[in-house]
Amino acid sequence: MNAQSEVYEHHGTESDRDRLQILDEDGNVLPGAEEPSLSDEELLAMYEALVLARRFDERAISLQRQGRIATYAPMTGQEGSQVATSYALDEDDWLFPTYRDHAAKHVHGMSLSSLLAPLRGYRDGYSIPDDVNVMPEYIPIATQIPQAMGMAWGFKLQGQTDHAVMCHFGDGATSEGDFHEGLNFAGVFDVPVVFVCNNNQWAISTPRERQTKSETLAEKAHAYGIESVRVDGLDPLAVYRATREAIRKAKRPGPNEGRPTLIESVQYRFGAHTTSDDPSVYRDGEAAEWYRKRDPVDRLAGYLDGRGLLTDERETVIEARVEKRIETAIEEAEAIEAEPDDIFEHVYAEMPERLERQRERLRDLREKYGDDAFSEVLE
Ligand SMILES: Cc1ncc(C[n+]2csc(CCOP(=O)(O)OP(=O)(O)O)c2C)c(N)n1
Ligand SMILES: [Mg+2]
Repeated sequence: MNAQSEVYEHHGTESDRDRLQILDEDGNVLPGAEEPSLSDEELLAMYEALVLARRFDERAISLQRQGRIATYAPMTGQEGSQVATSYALDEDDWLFPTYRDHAAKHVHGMSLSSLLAPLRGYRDGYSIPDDVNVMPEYIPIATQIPQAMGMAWGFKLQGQTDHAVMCHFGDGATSEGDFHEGLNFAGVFDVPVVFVCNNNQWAISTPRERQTKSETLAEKAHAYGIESVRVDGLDPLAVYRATREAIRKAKRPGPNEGRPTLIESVQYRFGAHTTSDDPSVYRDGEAAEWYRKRDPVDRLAGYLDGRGLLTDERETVIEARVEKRIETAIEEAEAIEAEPDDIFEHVYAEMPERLERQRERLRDLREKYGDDAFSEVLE
C-alpha cells in the first residue's frame, strides 16, 4: 500500500454521510423507511436479475482469463444499483450506459449474448436492435452526458413527454467539462433527463477524495439549479425508489416538473477497474470489507427472506435458471464468426498507410500459421 492510499482509503466515510436507505445491512427495513410499491413477482424478478448479474460477471472475468473475450470491466458490488435503476425505467425511456453497465443494459432489453459479442471482436456487436432503447456503451469518459441531455431535450421540443432519458457515469466523470456543460444545460432548459452518478469510490487508481473537494458529488447539482438525491447504491430498494421518482418528475408536466435530477449512487468497486488492472497496487482491502458487509445481492435476499418469499427451493430454481441462461448466451456469442480484418475498418474514411501495413502483416501471419495458432497462444 502506498502513502496515498493510506491517507485516502478510510472506510465508511463516504457512506456515513446522509443518503437515502431503506434496508439495513441484513436486509431489514429501517424504522420509518418507505418501501417502494413493487409486487412479490417484481421483487423476485429483480432479485433474479441481481443473481444473474453477479454470475455473469464471474463468468465474464473467467472467459477473459481464458482468452475467449477481450478486456472486461467488472461490476460486482455495483449490480444492485444497475438493476434497480433500469427497473425504474419505462419501456420507452432511453439508457446511456458506460463500459461497466452490463446489468443495466440487460435489464433494459439487451440480450446477454449481445453483451459478450463485441468483446469477441464482432463488428456489429455494438449495434442496437430497433426495439431496444439503449445507446452503445460509452468508453470516452462523460461524453454521453451532453448527448443524453440532447436527446432528452429533443423529446421535449417534439412534445414527446412519454420519454425520459437516463444517463450513467462514474465519479471520475464529474471532473470532465462535459459533466458541467450537460448539467448546466439541463437545468436551464428543464430537460427531462436523469443523471446517475455511480460513485464507486475510484476512477481507476484515483480515489474519490482526489477527484473533488466537494463533500458529496450530489451537491454539485446545486450549482446548476438541479435537484439531487444521494442514495445507498448497495440498497436496491432505495435506488429503485430514488430513480423511479426522478423518472416520474422528468415526465410530469407542470411548473417545476419535467425537470432533471442528479442521483449520486454511493457504491464500491469490489473488483479491478478492468481485467487489465491490478487494484492491490493502489488500495488495500479495508474499505472493501465495510461495503462487502452491505452486499446488494445478500441484502435483497435478506429482505425477500424476511417477507417469506425466498425459500431454499426457489433459490435453487433461480440459480439453475441463471446458469442455463449464461451458458446459452456464451454459446450464442461464440457461434458468431468475427472477422479479424474488421479491426482495421471504420476508423478512418481512407485507411492510412501505417494501418494498411499492419493489416497486411496480420493477413500474412494468419495465412502462414492459421487462426488456430492464435487461439493456442491465448490459451
Ligand atoms: C475522456 C477520457 N479520458 C480518460 C479516459 C481513460 N479512463 C478510462 S476509465 C477512467 C476512469 C473513469 O472513472 P469513473 O468515471 O469513476 O468510472 P468507473 O470506471 O469507476 O466506473 C479513465 C480515466 C477515458 N476513457 N476517456
Ligand atoms: Mg469510479
